[in-house]
Amino acid sequence: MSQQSHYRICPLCEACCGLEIRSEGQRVLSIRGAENDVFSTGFICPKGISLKDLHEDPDRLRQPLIKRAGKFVPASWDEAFEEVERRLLPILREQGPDAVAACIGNPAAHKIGLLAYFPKLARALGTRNIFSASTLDQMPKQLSSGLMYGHWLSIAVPDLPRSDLLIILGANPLVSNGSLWTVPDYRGKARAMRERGGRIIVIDPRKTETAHAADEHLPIRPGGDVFLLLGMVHTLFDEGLVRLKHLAGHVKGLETLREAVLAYPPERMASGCAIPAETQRRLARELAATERASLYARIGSCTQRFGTLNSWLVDVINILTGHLDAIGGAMFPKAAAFAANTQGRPGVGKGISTGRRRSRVSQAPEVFGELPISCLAEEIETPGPGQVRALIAIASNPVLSAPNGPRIARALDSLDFMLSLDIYLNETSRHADVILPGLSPLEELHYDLAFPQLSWRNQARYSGPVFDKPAGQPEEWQTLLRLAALLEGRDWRGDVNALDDEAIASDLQVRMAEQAGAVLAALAPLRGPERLLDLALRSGPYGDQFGRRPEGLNLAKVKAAAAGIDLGELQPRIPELLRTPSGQIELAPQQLLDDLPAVDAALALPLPAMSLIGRRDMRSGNSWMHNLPVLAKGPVRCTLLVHPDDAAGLGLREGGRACVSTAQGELSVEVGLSADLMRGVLSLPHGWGHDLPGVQLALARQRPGANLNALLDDRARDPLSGNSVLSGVAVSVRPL
Ligand SMILES: Nc1nc2c(c(=O)[nH]1)N[C@H]1C(S)=C(S)[C@@H](COP(=O)(O)OP(=O)(O)OC[C@H]3O[C@@H](n4cnc5c(=O)[nH]c(N)nc54)[C@H](O)[C@@H]3O)O[C@H]1N2
Ligand SMILES: Nc1nc2c(c(=O)[nH]1)N[C@H]1C(S)=C(S)[C@@H](COP(=O)(O)OP(=O)(O)OC[C@H]3O[C@@H](n4cnc5c(=O)[nH]c(N)nc54)[C@H](O)[C@@H]3O)O[C@H]1N2
Ligand code: SF4
Ligand SMILES: [Mo]
Repeated sequence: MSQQSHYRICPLCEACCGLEIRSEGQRVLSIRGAENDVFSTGFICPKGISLKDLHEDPDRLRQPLIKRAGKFVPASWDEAFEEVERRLLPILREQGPDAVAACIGNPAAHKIGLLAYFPKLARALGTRNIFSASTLDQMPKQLSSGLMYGHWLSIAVPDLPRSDLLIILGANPLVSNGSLWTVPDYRGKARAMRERGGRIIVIDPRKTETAHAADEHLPIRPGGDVFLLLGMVHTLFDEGLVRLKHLAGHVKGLETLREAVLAYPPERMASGCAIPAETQRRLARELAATERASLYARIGSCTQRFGTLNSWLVDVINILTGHLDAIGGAMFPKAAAFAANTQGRPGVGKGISTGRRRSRVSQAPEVFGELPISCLAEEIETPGPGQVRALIAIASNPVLSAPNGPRIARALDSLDFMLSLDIYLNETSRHADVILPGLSPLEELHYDLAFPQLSWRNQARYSGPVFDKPAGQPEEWQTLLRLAALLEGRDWRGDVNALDDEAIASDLQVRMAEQAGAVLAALAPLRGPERLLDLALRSGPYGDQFGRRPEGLNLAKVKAAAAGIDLGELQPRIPELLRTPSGQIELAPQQLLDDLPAVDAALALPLPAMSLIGRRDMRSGNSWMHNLPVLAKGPVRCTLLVHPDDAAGLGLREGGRACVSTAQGELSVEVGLSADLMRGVLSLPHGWGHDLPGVQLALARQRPGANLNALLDDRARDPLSGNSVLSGVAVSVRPL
């Protein structure tokens, strides 16, 4: 059998590295970084290598499962769909659309089939109960960006290669490989930047790997970011450092903002963030005085009570110092396909709205079409009209990934029906009545829908499947289309391509009326995600416009480029990118100003003696990669890190066990000592706790770890974005 080499984009994190995979027959021989990749130029991390293990994992599901008398039995696809039809349709028909919830998780962001076809399923359901991992993650940033620039995904990223100063708040890209910033090989880029005289400052309760590779680390009290950021904005006005530069004329609300922050001088903010006033002022001055600089914040700043205010203030600081949309500052990528901020009329738009619906129990407002995932359990548990009685979970593991996981597990058990689209029988899918598996990533084509909108450099890259998919196994977009048809009471048994033809024809009819027929003809004979991709590329900002710009992009050209097409460095995009009704950057949205009084109230609260923060590890990916040998080897990773001085006071020792508890629950975990932590702060990673009954993850089960989210309160939310509070939570700890 001859060996083959394939180019494949890694779907396991936001860095989107290009990989070179060598295979023989159906076997993977080796996986390495693709050196010819125009975007990632050979970078790879251990997770990329684990794609071989994932492909071969005996626990990965390859056939639908139906639960019969409490036990899962293998079933054919038709049997599985019949079961869904028999059990789910009556709930929908008799109790109405809101009785069926849908919950979509992180891997969907990396899968064009799931991301592009989920809206069709959601539409077929018609439920208000749509949940996703976004409210455990980046919803605050999406909301602040939507309010300021008019679209949820207009998010600026650091232009690191051309920057002289980068301040990082609550992110650890050296381990996470970047988030809301697609930046393979952060380490190499940071090193190059520092070697030419640039500086990196990291603000984090833990001296992280990123902080160790920076020029300065400033510890911050967990949850204290809003105080620091307000102190910095105050300083910019107070010391006359505001320079809008190229943004002058594109900004609305400067005076309102100035007045709103008057009450927050750094001297008053210092106790809240544990960063001295003089340091807050220095940070503001350094940003103002450096020509090419930016402030970048990520999940540590979002998973807080003031996540949306933090996300807003970060952009405010970049704007007031003239660094937003400036070379070397925080810039907006321009994706080749699917970016809403490249569609419609440039410079003005409808803006965004929130709260078009509210959740039934907590009255939490809808944000970006969804409700906070922390409302899922109460919507299932609370009787009354509109009670959730069935759930469709797609690539989503809330039992481990959402706060108060044990409550979610109990709630799932009480459902009348649950369907999981998942590749494992794990902590969440074990509650399902039917599990429909996806493919191995190596059996799927790949084009990133979301991440080119967040990339350090503009690019378009496609990779085809490495292996043929097993006979009879559908692609996930096909499963979603069939489910949508089933829910609409239509024939789901027929040709799935006919369903797809129908779906795209009606979408095109809405979008382009009289041209629809011609465009559809031009896209033939493509099907599924590839057809959507060709349409998006051709009508996108670099596209061939269906022949009107022959030198432009189309799918055939992107496919033909061996390892991607480079579309160059990031370019300034304001005002073209704006989609606000005013056509301006909204610097002081009322919704955000209205939350400021709560900051004053929070400043008056007593500080917890011990608070808990999260942590990510290079050989882990949220809740589901602990079954892969290449990642599972080595030291125990689910450890509670404690500062040695705190450990001495608490009677904890390295390698011993501790009981960590909150009002929600308690956990027994292994202790590790680390002087990198701030005093009074403990750190535990999320995504562990694989020892639950019924979980079919043989390797992960050997070292299951404990579920951090069993300690967290599902009622703790940022009320604006609905994002959960996952960090800075008060805990008690004692030796076991
Ligand atoms: N305490 C705390 N909790 C957190 C976080 C934190 O920092 N602290 N981080 C949060 C963040 S940022 C996120 S994004 C969420 C993630 O939480 P989730 O959205 O739940 O995502 P994962 O934990 O990655 O679980 C992914 C699920 O998808 C399945 N899966 C994997 N690949 C595929 C596929 O190709 N097809 C299908 N159908 N299924 C697949 C896996 O088996 C698993 O069940 O966790 C959040 N939870
Ligand atoms: N190896 C690996 N990579 C991953 C993932 C993974 O699980 N493992 N998950 C992926 C996902 S889904 C996401 S969303 C991204 C996230 O990417 P990042 O945002 O880079 O994620 P973290 O490493 O959790 O970094 C968050 C940092 O915030 C700090 N922090 C905690 N609380 C606070 C606070 O109150 N204030 C401040 N300023 N900092 C605080 C933490 O100490 C931590 O260093 O990573 C992705 N990449
Ligand atoms: S950094 Fe992310 S995209 Fe790159 S190989 Fe690792 S997991 Fe895959
Ligand atoms: Mo995430």
